[in-house]
Amino acid sequence: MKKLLLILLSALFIVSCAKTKKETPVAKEESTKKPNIVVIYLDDLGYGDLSAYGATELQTPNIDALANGGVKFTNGYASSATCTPSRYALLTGMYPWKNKRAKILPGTAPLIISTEQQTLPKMLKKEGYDTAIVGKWHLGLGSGMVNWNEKVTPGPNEVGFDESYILAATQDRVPTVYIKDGHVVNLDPNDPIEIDYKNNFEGQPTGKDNPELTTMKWHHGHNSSIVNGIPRIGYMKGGDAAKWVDIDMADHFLAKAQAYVKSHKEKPFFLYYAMQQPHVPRTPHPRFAGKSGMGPRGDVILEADWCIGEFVKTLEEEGILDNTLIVFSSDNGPVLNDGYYDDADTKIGKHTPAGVLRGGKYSLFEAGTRMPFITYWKGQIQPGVSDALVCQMDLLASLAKLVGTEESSTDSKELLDAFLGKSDKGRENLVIEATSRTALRSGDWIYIPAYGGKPLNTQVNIEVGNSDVPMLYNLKDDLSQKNNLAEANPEKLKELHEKFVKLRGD
Ligand code: NG6
Ligand code: CA
Repeated sequence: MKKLLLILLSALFIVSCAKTKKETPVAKEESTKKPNIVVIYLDDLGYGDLSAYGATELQTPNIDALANGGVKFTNGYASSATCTPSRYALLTGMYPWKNKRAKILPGTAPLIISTEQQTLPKMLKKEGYDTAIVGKWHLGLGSGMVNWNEKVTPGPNEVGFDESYILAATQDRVPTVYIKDGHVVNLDPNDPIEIDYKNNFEGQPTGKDNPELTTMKWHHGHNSSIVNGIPRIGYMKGGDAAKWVDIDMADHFLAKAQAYVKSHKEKPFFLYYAMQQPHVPRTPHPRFAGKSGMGPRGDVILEADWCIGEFVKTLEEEGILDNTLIVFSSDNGPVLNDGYYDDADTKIGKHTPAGVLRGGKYSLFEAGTRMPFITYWKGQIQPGVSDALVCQMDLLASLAKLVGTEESSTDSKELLDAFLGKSDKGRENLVIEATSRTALRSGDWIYIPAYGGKPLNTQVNIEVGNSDVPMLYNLKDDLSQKNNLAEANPEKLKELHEKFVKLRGD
């Protein structure tokens, strides 16, 4: 009995110690610790691709949990309607049309961010953050012709990331290998990698000449080297042991992102988790193949949603979810057939990847750049919907404020309160870009100057926003951009044109 009492008493003592320990300055220190920041970035996900944004034919419960538990932006923009420029703006806070090289890049392109330039990871690093990228890069590597068998530099590690685990360009472009801190993973020195975007290497099969070797058929482009049965853009020889397995890519990047979180939870970290879904080639893991009933595009969206659920679970299990700000978005709007016959268009059914928006990837119409855009921070951000006009480019200045510094040397606008759901005030103006053409969003209006060229890109079946006459839409009344008010409203047209010219500086 005495013994039992003793045990009970000591147990009580331990419990009370643990309790007081929690309430000591350690806890205080923890609560004032700078939050971890994670940017989860999808590739070609449209405004209407998530159930939280109105999709009914697809369920994305894990992303919905972020949207419904955080701020769901209805006017959140990528800077551009293609990948490279949007990623450039996200990381540098600069309008991509100010850099002529910020266009869809081949896998051999040199790095387009100057190592002198300010970047989001650099700014955070200076404020004490550990920084990493896992996933798609597509901002060029090296400074001329890259030798993939040596250290590939400069790259992400030279523009602010302490650690990088990337795919160089896109899943449909060679080299089809992972690169860790500048080194091709699993490279066998006896089987060196050679890459060429113009000429094939002698004797190497191609999608064009050897359709019998392909398991996915090309529709336009994508008829060069064949890797894992998938014909790609660009020619590649060697590096067999290093080639990625497409169906494992999502799991692979997820595991890297989770491992990063687990090993960096003691210090504030910034993780840029740049997922490859639902860009082509869409290669769901067999666990997800056929699950959406919509073909591989729907399947990889479900796969991405699952990955995000697992990733958030890891943050929770590691006890850092409530000290982590998660920003979710996509680099550009949706496309169904982006170069492969993969049933994305034939099996789409009633699903509308762009929601009610007009256009898609490559387009100056809204679907090109208006993105699902979510900020989530458990216990800190009150759930809500925000109509504030925000751009991914604004994260640099806004996150600078969050971590206690200032960043005013770029085009990035400090909109921290909007991102934290404390204010509905966003930008007044935003110049959006699509394949080197630009347009001006100003208040509720959008002005798209007249651009020659075909209005419809027939290969991808998307209205890209070319027109012989200028276009002016009031997005408040006409979100689907059906009524061009340019003729009826010449004053507004003039006002926006002048603003546009001024902002463009040309
Ligand atoms: C295009 C590709 C397209 C896709 C895109 C880049 C062809 C015909 N089309 O040139 O499939 O790879 O580039 O997409 O090659 S992005 O999301 O990275 O911008
Ligand atoms: Ca993209």
